Amino acid sequence: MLRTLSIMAVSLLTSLGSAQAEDIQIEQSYALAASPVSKSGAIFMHIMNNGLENDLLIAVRTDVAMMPELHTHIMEHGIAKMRQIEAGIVILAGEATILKRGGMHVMLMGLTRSLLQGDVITITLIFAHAGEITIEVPVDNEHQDQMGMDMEQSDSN
Ligand SMILES: [Cu+2]
Repeated sequence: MLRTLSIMAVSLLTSLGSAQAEDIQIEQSYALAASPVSKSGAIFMHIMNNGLENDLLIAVRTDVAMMPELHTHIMEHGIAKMRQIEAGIVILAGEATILKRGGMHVMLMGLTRSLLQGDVITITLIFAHAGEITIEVPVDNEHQDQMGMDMEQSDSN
């Protein structure tokens, strides 16, 4: 019992430093563009922070866009507009930060190539604490957001 406790204390202490790359987990990522000739596209994902410290997504790097930016939507006079998040996106400890349509997203300004259904693109997310995390993102132009329906999905693996 004592031994278990001290091990727990040690692991708690060692994780008290800045967030590690392994604390950050990217799930359900997908990219899309409105058409094969679109000049811009977007990426959505869930960012899980399993660490004890908040992190900050500062920037994104990819060779498929000249200017990848972090965006959010704001309402201005009843019209939804996109705005760059220059301070970065706070990734709260112990939570999932959701980048989704109509909300925060990675904007791919100046696409260097078409995002075609089934393509896989590589992006690097740059965090203040966890550092750089490179992920592969499937292009899914036909992605359907679940409209709040909590339906059981059959295992498609
Ligand atoms: Cu945008």
